[in-house]
Parts: sequence; structure tokens; C-alpha cells
Amino acid sequence: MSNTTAAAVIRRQDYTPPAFLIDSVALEFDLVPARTVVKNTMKLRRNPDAQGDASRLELMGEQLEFVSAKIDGVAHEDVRISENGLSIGNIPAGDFELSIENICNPAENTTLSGLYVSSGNFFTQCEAEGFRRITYFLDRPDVMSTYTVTLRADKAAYPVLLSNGNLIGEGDLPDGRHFAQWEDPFKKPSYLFALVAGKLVCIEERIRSGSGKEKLLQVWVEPQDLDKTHHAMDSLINSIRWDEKRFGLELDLDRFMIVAVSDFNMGAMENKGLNIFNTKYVLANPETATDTDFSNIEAVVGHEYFHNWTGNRVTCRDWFQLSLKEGLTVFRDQEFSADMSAGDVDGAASAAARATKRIEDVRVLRQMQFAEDAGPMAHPVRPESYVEINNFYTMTVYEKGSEVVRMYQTLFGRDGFRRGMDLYFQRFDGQAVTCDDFRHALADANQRDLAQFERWYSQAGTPRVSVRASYDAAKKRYTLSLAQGYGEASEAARDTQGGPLLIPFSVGLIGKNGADLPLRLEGEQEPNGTTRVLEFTERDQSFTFVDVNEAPLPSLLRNFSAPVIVEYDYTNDELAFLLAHDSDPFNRWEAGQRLATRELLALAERAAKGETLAIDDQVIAAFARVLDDTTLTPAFRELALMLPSESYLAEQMAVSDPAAVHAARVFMSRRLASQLRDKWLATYEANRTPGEYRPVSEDAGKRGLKNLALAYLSQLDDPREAVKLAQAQYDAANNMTDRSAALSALLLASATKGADAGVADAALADFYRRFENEALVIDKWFALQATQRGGPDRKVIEIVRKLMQHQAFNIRNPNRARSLIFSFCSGNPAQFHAADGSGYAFWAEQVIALDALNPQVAARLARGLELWRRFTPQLREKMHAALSEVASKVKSRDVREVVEKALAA
Ligand code: B3K
Ligand code: ZN
Repeated sequence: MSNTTAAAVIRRQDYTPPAFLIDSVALEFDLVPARTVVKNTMKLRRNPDAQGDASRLELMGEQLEFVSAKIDGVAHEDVRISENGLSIGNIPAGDFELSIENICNPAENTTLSGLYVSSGNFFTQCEAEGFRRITYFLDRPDVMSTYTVTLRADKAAYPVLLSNGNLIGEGDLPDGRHFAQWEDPFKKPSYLFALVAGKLVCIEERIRSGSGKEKLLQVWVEPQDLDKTHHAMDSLINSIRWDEKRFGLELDLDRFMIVAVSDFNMGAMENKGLNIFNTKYVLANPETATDTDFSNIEAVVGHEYFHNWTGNRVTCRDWFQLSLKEGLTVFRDQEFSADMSAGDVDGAASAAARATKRIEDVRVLRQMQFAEDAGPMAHPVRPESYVEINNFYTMTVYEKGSEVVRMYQTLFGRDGFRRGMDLYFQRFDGQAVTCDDFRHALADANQRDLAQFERWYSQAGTPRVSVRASYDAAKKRYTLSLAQGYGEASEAARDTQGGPLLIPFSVGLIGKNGADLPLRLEGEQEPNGTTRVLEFTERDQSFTFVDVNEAPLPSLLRNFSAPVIVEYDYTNDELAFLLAHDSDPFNRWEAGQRLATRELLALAERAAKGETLAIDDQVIAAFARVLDDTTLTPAFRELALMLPSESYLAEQMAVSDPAAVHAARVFMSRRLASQLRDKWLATYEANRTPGEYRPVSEDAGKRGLKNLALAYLSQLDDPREAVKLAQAQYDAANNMTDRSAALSALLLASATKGADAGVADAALADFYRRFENEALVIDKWFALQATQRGGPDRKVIEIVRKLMQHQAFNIRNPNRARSLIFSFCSGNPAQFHAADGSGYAFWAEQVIALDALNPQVAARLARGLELWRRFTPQLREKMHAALSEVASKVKSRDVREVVEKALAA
């Protein structure tokens, strides 16, 4: 097998169709934790589309104990076993039945890939290549089969037995055992297989889908969590309704199940009819989950449900096409969340709610994906090669992939996008296809040639668009001259593949009174609207507007119409004006961010040189106006008043200096706190949400703004008033949003010079006692401590090392590892990048420890130092040492790929 040799590079260009196809599979499991027996009976035939005639059948298999193989019922001799699978010779000419028996050990499986045990229950995770850890198979997404699954297990220990599709039989067996039989009528690739067995309970609902068929919906959890399932169920029902309405897509199975598991490598998994979820994205009640948790649950439930069509009914031909399902499904979940937050309201309120969601998504993209694109793991949305596919479930494939899908909608409108989707399903339902197939469907449905658009799939790096504007007052003409390219960081990517992109570049022009001007492009008969999407297709291109009666201010890339960096020299005055007036809410927020970023970067430069810091009063005044502007929603004001993150700012510097960025950001936060103190206090009071907790966007927005005000107030030189407010809020809170925000404010106040850390420590102790039995809340407790500001007398690395010894810490549980280790290494840059290198030494120890247990989780952590070359020489040297240490010790393909790329770059 070409794709299982250690460290072999797999290339997109090398794709060949499988030599054999598997039409159906019957799986039988005798579930025993340390020794599960699997019988796998497959109906195979040669693939008519295969190139050449294969004489041997090569099945993938990993960490399996082979027992026997039979062809058409007869024991088969010509079987070679290797650590990567089975090679079977002497294959019959026509169709045949291959029956294999093997054994696996779920109890010892700490990788959480394949079949494993968590809290005494059995779960599976097969994407991308976990099925081969369960049985021998053609474990690749272009081999699609129908599955019948029989599960047998001890009835007392495993009363619930679930798999994909419909339950077709169940009953008791001798010796206290029982069985269940499941059949999935839809063909699927092996990565969508799932089983669950154990002591679980569920809530259920019966609904009628669009065409009137009855559907059974279930959410399965451990018994103590049953009271935390309602929000997930509501989200599932909303997802089903939304996909019917927006895309005409109906639930195709009679039964749809969600199961929560506390040991899980990522967020959730879209197995056909049996979605398996990290508890973090299912369980919520007001006491344990924050507003963010509630909205994440809605988004992830939606995302996995939407995969039923975009991913499952139409799947990927090979893993290079991953964004075909992931980019598209992220786009769908973003649209779903936007529609849900806009609710039934129309007009400005709905536009504001949608913009809030858009801003949140773009923040993530710019903070994480742009950074990825500037480092050694940069890759196109459709990667060209990989060593370990699990390393390519990235921000680029998911988030940039979603932006690429969004651009089709921006170009063709919602209706044109829907036509493209309809054609896509008409052509490809039941098949494993490519990103090109998707693009062609969109092009054909809209009678457009989208050949140039392919470059969005093949070019790595973040494009830059630099803009020049000129106004001819005599002729009343206004010209925008656009130039596209890549910054130095991505120059290599551009040179190898080349060619300008088709960039939908949305613009508006704003007059002196703050109102949008009507837009008429040269050559047009009359003005048309106040926002236009320019199709920018050449390296340099100009667009001229005519009848422009005054020199306007351009509003560029409205609603972030393409995943690019816009370079335009606005003055601070102009940014303040846009922040106050732009009719495009996204760009209003963007103007504030530009203003803050510019100021913060200037402060960081001064801090690096040890100079004294000062802030332009104009900037403070611009923020004050936002705080006062009650025509803006609280959610929008919160986003506009939140400063760009330290990691984003460090990324913007020529040489990243986390200490300087931290000093700058702390300085500006404290100035905003003191200069606007009375306004923050008033805002705090005005945005309380008394009464019963409701996880709706309106209330969540108020809580968010109120808690931001509290965070600013906690940074005053004298934070006593804030401490009082925070303590009162902590004690009175009827929800986790307010309680955890209060705790975090107490921690922030304790970082003030001369403050008494005792108050925060007492609250931390109380929080632990209250929620000792709520794993997801204890994760928050660890994370809050790992991300705290700290100070000279409160070194966070020391606190983190102590917490590693806490009885509740367990490195084998990915949520817990993330809550402490990842929170510190990625969520606390100032402390992590301590000049003494203590953060890096800790990072190296943890990557090495995780590598031996769970390579997927280890590889994520390993990515924490990939941008090492961008840092100051002192830090760079220490980071290099830590990377080299890891490279010399780790064994997994996952971590090796990450650190070797980082060191080679
Ligand atoms: N498709 C899964 C991710 C699988 C990750 C494998 N390492 C969840 C999702 O994107 O919906
Ligand atoms: Zn997905």
C-alpha cells in the first residue's frame, strides 16, 4: 500500500481509482473491552473504471490481530499480513464474498481513533482513517458500500447498542448477553461508519419532515447529563427545518441520533444517522454553559446535520477534496447561525445580528487562518500533498474553504447559489466527487465560466489587494485602482502557481454627510444601488464611477466579500468617520479595528524600545462614541470595543514581540478603562439581564457588553469598585456566562499592581467546589487559570505546572488537556513566550507526552511553535531548541510532519 508507509508523502496528482469495489458489508461485533472480535463479510468486485488489472487485493488494517479469511466460504491461504494491512492473492475473476475475522483492543486505545472505550462505554471515530483500526477494508472515501451491523455485548454493562441507519432487530442471547442489528440503506464510505454501546439514556422527539414522513430524533448521554440535552435537541430540529427551507434538503433516514462522549479528539462527527459529539458541543444548561457554549452547540449540531447532504449523500473522492464537504458545510452552518440569530425580526435588527455573526467568523479566520497561511503548514484549500491527513483538518480547509463557497453566493446571489446547489445534488447524489465537480455545477447553473476561480483552490497564501483612489472633481469621476498579489511571506506560493484570482470586491462610496452615494460605473446608463460587487480579475485593474458629485470616502470589501487583506491608507480621521457612519456594519467594525490595530502596533514599537507610551485622544473619543451609541446593538458594541487579540497583533509586526504587544494592549485597555470609567459603569448597569436566563442573542449581547465593561473596570488602577461588582455578580449569578465572567474579572483585577490575589483565589476555590462533578465546567476552571494575566509575582507557568498535578487533571482526556495545556500555550501568549523559555520547555514536554498517547491531539499542540521564525532573535533561538528537542523524541507521523515542516521552512 502506497499510503501507509511511515513518512511517505501522498500526492493529489497520484490519485488512481480503487482496483476493487465493495458493494455491501456485514459487520458482526462481539464487544469486549480488551478483546473485541469483528467478523467482516464483504461483497467485492473488480472496479470497471480501474486502471490495469490488479492481481492482488490490498486491504488497509492497523493495530489488528488477524484471525482468518475466507473467500466464498472457503478458508483462503494466499494472505500476506503486514503492519499496514492484508494483501490477498488468488482472487476469483468475478464477484466474490470475502469474510474476515479479526480482533482489536478498544480498552487500550488511547488514540481515540477506531474503536475505543470512554467512561466504560464503546465509541468509534473513523474519519479520516480510523476504520482500518477496526477491521481490514478499502478504507478510502471513494469506496462506498451498504452496511448491516450486528452488535453483541453483555446486557447489564452495555444496555444500549447503536449503529448507523435503522434498527432491524434486537433480542437476548445466552449468558446475559444481547444483540441489536442495524441497517443503513444508504451507501457510504467507511469513514462514516459508527457504533456506540453502553449505559446511556436519551431524550427523544418525533417530528414530521417536509414531505410529511415521521422522524425519530434522539440525543443520547450519560444518565447524569439528561437535563442538559434540550438545547441540542432544539438545535437539531431547527437545523432540519432550516435545511428544508433554505436548500430544499430533507432528512432521508427515519431516525437520527446524536450521542455525546467525553473523550473525543475534535468537536463532533457526522456518521450517517449516528452523529457522535464531544460533550462540549451537546451538554448545556444555564448553570453550566455560557452563551458562547449555547451558540457553539447550535452551530456544531447544525454543521454535523448539514453534512448529511454535503459530505454523506455526496462525499469526497479522496482526502485532497476535504474542503468539498468541510468548506461547504462550514458555510452552511454559518448561514444557519446567522439566520437563527436574526430570528424573525426584519430590517436593521436582523442586519445587525447577521453582521455580528459575520464579524465573529471573520475574526476567527483572520486570527487563525491568516496565521496558518503565513507559516510552514500553509497549503491551498485543496492541498497538493500530505503525510498525515489528520493534520489537514485545518483552518484553511474549513474556514477559508467556507469563504471560497461564500464567494459563489456573493457572485451569483442567494438564488444563483441555490441553483448551483440543486444542480450539484442532481448530478452527484450518491457519489464521491471533487472540488472541481462542485465548481462546475455552480458555473453551469449560472452560465458562467469559472475556470479562473479554480485558483482559489490551488493557491496557498493570503492575497493582498492594494487600493489607490483618485477623484477628478471637474469630471466628477472617481477611480479605484486595485492591484492584487501576495505578501512576501507567500511569494513562493504565488510563483509556483501564479495567475490572478477572481476576487468579488464589494464597495460603497460615502459622502460628507455620512450617507452612501448612488453608484454608477462608467458605461452604465443609470446608478444602481449603493453597494456594488466589483469582479476583480486582473493583477491590476481600475474601476471608475461617474456622476460622483463630491470626493467620497471608499468603504472597501464590504461584509468581507473575499478572504484577502486590503491595503489602503486611511487617516485616523477617516477611520473614525467610517466607524461612526458606514452603512455596512461589518466595515464599521472593521474601521474601529484598523484604528485600534494601528495605535496598538505603534505602542508596541515604543514599548519594544522602552519608550514611554501615549495614546491619541481621537482614538479614545472614537471608542467613546461607540460606547454611547445606543442605536447600535449591545452585541455589536461589544465586538467594536474589544481590542484585537495579542496573537493577531504580534502577527502584524515585522518581528513578533509578544511582550511588547502585551504591554501595548494592557496600556491601551487601562487607558480606555480610566478615560471612559463612568461610561463603562453606566453601560454595566444598563445591560443587566434580570429574570430567568434565556440563551437568546439579544440577552447574550447584553451580557457580553456588560461583562466587557466589567473587564475594563477591573483594569483600573484602583479596581476595588470592579471587584465589588464582580463579587456581587459572582454570588448572584443564575447562569454560567455571568459567573465565569465575574471570576475572570476577579482574576484580572488581581493582576493589578498591589492588588490582593486572595479574593480571586477564594472565588476559584468556591467555583471548584460548586462544579466539582461537572467536567465541562472544571475545564473552564482550568482554562481561566491558564489564560490569566498573571504578573511578576504570579507566574502563570508555575500555576499551570501545579495544576498538572491536580487530582482533576488527566492528560488522556483531550478536553482536559486542551483546557490547561493548550489554553496556556496558545491562549496566553505573553506568559507562554516568557523570555526565559520556560513556556517552550513546558510545551516540548507536553508534546512528547501526548505523542505517546494520542498523536492527533499532540500534533495540534505541536503546531503552537510553527511561526517561530517570525519572533525576536532571543525567542526564536529558544523556540528552535524546543522544536529540535521534540523532533528528536517523537514517533508519530502526525507530530513528525508538523515539527519537520516547522524546522525546514
Ligand atoms: N468531519 C469531522 C472531522 C473529522 C476529523 C478527523 N481528524 C467533523 C466535522 O468537520 O464535522
Ligand atoms: Zn465538518
